[in-house]
Formats: sequence, structure tokens, C-alpha cells
Amino acid sequence: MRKIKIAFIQKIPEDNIGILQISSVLINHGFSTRVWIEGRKTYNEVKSFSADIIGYPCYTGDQKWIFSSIKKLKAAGIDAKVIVGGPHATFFPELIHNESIDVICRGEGEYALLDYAIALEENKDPYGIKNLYFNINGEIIENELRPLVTDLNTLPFPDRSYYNRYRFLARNPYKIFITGRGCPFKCTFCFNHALHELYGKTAKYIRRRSAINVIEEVQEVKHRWGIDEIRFSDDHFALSTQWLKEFASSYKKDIDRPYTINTRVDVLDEEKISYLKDSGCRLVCFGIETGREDIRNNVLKKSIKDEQIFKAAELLKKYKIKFLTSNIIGLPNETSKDAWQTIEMNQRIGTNLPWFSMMQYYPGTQIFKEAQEAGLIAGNFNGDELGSYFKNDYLQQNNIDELKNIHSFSIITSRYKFFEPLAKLLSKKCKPNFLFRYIFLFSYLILTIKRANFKMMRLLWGVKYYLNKLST
Ligand code: B12
Ligand code: SF4
Repeated sequence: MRKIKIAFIQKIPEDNIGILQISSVLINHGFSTRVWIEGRKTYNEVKSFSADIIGYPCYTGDQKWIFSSIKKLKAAGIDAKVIVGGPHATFFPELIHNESIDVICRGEGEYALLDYAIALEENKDPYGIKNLYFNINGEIIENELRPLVTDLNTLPFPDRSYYNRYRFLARNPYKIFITGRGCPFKCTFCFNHALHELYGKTAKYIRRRSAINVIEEVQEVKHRWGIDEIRFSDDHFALSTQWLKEFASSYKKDIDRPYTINTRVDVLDEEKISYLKDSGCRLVCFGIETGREDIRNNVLKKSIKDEQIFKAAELLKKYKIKFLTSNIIGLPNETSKDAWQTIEMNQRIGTNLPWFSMMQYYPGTQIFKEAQEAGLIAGNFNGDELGSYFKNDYLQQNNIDELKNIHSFSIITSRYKFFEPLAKLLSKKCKPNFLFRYIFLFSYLILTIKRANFKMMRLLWGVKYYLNKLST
């Protein structure tokens, strides 16, 4: 066993596959690691663990939480190297200028953090390690990116051993899995095109684990901790017919649990849907984004036609698979008429679970640049204002109040058309207010309960989860 110890601290009690994956690579190389979900006892426990390196995964909007967590580390007398990775560190490497951070990791973290831990273990100079930026008393060192992990089957399964300490997570009926990395599309609002560009055209960006490798991992988790339902968090689960065919036949035989996936409608055909149905897929999530086909394709570069959405919805209904749609309100220069068109499209296809976010402008994305150039977001915007998918208080657009109201009524009017005339009137005439927000929060709660397919035991788990969150 090596001397150097690595602690990870995450904010929310969900399986964070990124850090679990890095942790398993470190363990395989003889390092001790541990993952904490931040709570009251965390800092004392991290101190007793005597961590040498403390790693944080950072999503845009989480940076303030990370800074406050680092302060608590220092207050507890913990003197370890702090490394921040994940999407925000990748697209906003300026984070390294914050003096409380020693290192940031851009892109994939497995072998970058491993090399860093080895360098500290062996007292070697770490400053040339690829993917890493260093802040040495104000002097910044920036290293280039290393190639992506090409064969995902070579990675050990994510280290889920923190289930042994967080029993409520072990009992979580939903387990999250990732079967691949990368997406071939270039939607302007998503991190994929930005990451692809960062790695360059020649990089093998789209990678998939073999179906057998995935089934083996699911079997192991099912055996050790139990699984009620699976959420495959891949951006595109149904990309390849051959992969899906192989997966579906083993899954039914060896796992046999309901599952949910994300995919695009243009890749869904009857053959794929039949494999999904036969193997137990309960819910398919896909993006409509906006009901305006021209905006969807010209501004968002989604490359999805309305007719492809209608066709996929019909096929999913034919096979009795429920569907959740992702929709966005608050696109650049969006009018209230455009936003209502999005809601009307959901009414028309009979979406079971219409999910609506307010547009999030993440640094590094094409749409962020365009909105900034058009003066829709302030020049010094650095993502600190981002936080929840459902808020956007920084878009400098005249109709932002009306758009916020439409968002508040979006779920309810997508399901109940008769509510639309009143919702239109209220959205136009009133300022955003707490009553409208409560209407949104209530409809979102119902959507979440339906999405989770709650049974009594799951409901009890959900209550325990929140009590646990409150007590930590
Ligand atoms: C599943 C998922 C979720 C789940 C679980 C999140 C979690 N904590 O794991 C839920 C639904 C809870 C969720 C919530 C959110 N998510 Co989310 N999510 C995803 C999704 C679909 C998969 C994540 C995943 O497991 N990827 C696979 C792993 C292997 O990759 P990875 O996480 O990027 O990790 C690698 C590197 O980033 C790096 N790395 C990551 N952490 C660290 C830490 C250290 C120390 C180091 C060295 C390296 C490192 O190494 C890892 C291995 O190579 C991604 C999209 C995607 N395809 O990645 C979006 C994504 C990560 N989410 C995103 C966002 C914005 C969020 C939210 C902030 C949304 C919100 N406003 O509430 C929250 C934040 C939650 C939180 N604080 O943890 C964005 C991030 C964009 C950005 N610029 O930050 C993404 C990229 C989607 C997008 N639309 O662009 N999410
Ligand atoms: S298809 Fe989905 S995952 Fe792929 S780039 Fe577009 S939004 Fe991102």
C-alpha cells in the first residue's frame, strides 16, 4: 500500500461516476482513497483520514460551494493539496487563479490524478503532468491535454465502496451507470461540442464500453447492494443498433430490472425501440428543447426535425414506453410566442413527463459566446450566477419576466391544455412571484414522483434520503 491518501468531497448525495471512476484507478495502483458527501462531520473525518490530496468535482455553479468547503478544510487544520476537476474546471480554467486551489484538472481525471499522486509519493516534480494546471504562490503553470482514454473497457469499475459508509445510498433503489463517453452532435448549448473542440478533431471522442462489460458491472452492483431500477446517464444510450441488440438480450436474462435512458429521437427506430421494450426500458428521455424547428436547428444546432419528434413519440406510445422531454425556456431573443410553441408541441405529442429548464449559459459553450457577443449576458459573467436549472436572473432580455412566468406554468400547461389561456394571461400581466414559483415547484414535485415511479418502499427511501441530508 502506498503512503499518499486521496479524499474526494462531493456536494450532493448521488453516485458521482467521475470521481468513483478516478478513485477505482487510484485504488488499483495501491493508493488509499475515500469519498465524502459533504456534511457536518466531513472535515473532522477527512482530518482523521490524513488526506494528502483533496479532490473536488466542479460543475458550473458549484464553485462558490467549493471555495467555502476549502475554507472549512483550512479551519479544521487540514493541510493537503487541493485539486479541482470536472466540467467547470475544464471550461473555466481561470479557477486556478484562486489562491485556495493548488491544482486544476482539465478533461479526464483518471490518469492525471494518478500521475500526480505518484509524483507526490515519489517526491518527484509534478509540474509537467498533462491535463493539470498549477498555482505555485501565484505563478501559474498550464500543461497540455493528454489523449482521451480510448478503450473504456480497460478502466476498473467505479469504486462504489462509499455505499458501505453511506447506507442510505446503498439502499437507494436507483443506481446510476455510464456505458460510454462523448456525443457525436454539436448542440451549441451543451458541453459536448466544447469538449470535442478542446481535444481536437483527431481525438477518438465517442467511446463505448462493450455490452458485456456493462452487464458485468451491473451484476456486481446488483449482487452487492441490490438494484430496483437503473438510470443509464449516458447522453446517448440508443446510438448503435448492434450494441443495443447485444445489451438487450443479456440484460433481460442477467439483470431484469426496469431502466431509464437518454437518447435523441432521430436515432430511434422500431427495431431499437423493440429491443428497449423487450429488455425492460421504462422511460426514454429525449430533448425537444424548443417547439420552433428553425431555432432548434439554426441556433441550438440540434439537427432534429419536428416530424422526427412526432414519429418517435408515436412509436414509443405504440410500444408503451413512457417518455420525458427536455425543453428550454429563455433562449437568446426568444419571444413568449416561441416559448408557448414549445409547450404546445408537448401537448400535441402527449409527453408523459414534460421537463422544462431555464436556459443555462455555461462558459465554454457556443451559445454562451453568442449571447455574450449579442449583449444578452454581461461581459464579466463567469458562471458564478448559475446554480439551478430553473433560474436565470442574468439574461438581459426585455421579456425575461414573462419567460420566467411561462416557465413556472410550463409543466402544468404541457399536461393540461385547458389551463393555457389563463396561464398566458397571468404570464403577461403579472411580475414573477412566489405563488407562480410554488405552482412550478409543485408540478415539478409531481413530475419527479412520477419519474421515479414511486412505490411505498421507494417513497420511504426518499423521505430517509432527505432526513439524512438535513442531519448531515
Ligand atoms: C449524471 C449527471 C448528473 C447527475 C449526477 C451528477 C453527479 N454529481 O454525478 C445529476 C442529475 C444529479 C446532475 C446534476 C447536475 N448536473 Co449534471 N450531468 C450528468 C451527466 C449526464 C453524466 C455525468 C457523468 O457521470 N459523466 C461521466 C464521468 C466519467 O465524467 P465526468 O463526470 O465528467 O468526470 C470526468 C472528468 O470531468 C474529470 N473529473 C470530474 N470530477 C473530477 C474531480 C477531480 C478531483 C479530478 C481530478 C477530475 C475530475 O474526471 C472524470 C473521469 O474522467 C453529465 C453529462 C456527461 N455526459 O458527462 C451532466 C453534466 C455533468 N451536468 C451538468 C450540470 C450543469 C449539472 C448541475 C450543475 C445542474 C444544475 N444546475 O443543477 C447539477 C450539479 C450536481 C452536482 N453538484 O453534483 C453539466 C455540467 C456543465 C458545466 N459546465 O458544469 C453536464 C456536463 C451536462 C451538460 N448539459 O452540459 N448531473
Ligand atoms: S445531442 Fe444531447 S448530448 Fe449530444 S451534443 Fe446535443 S444536447 Fe449534447
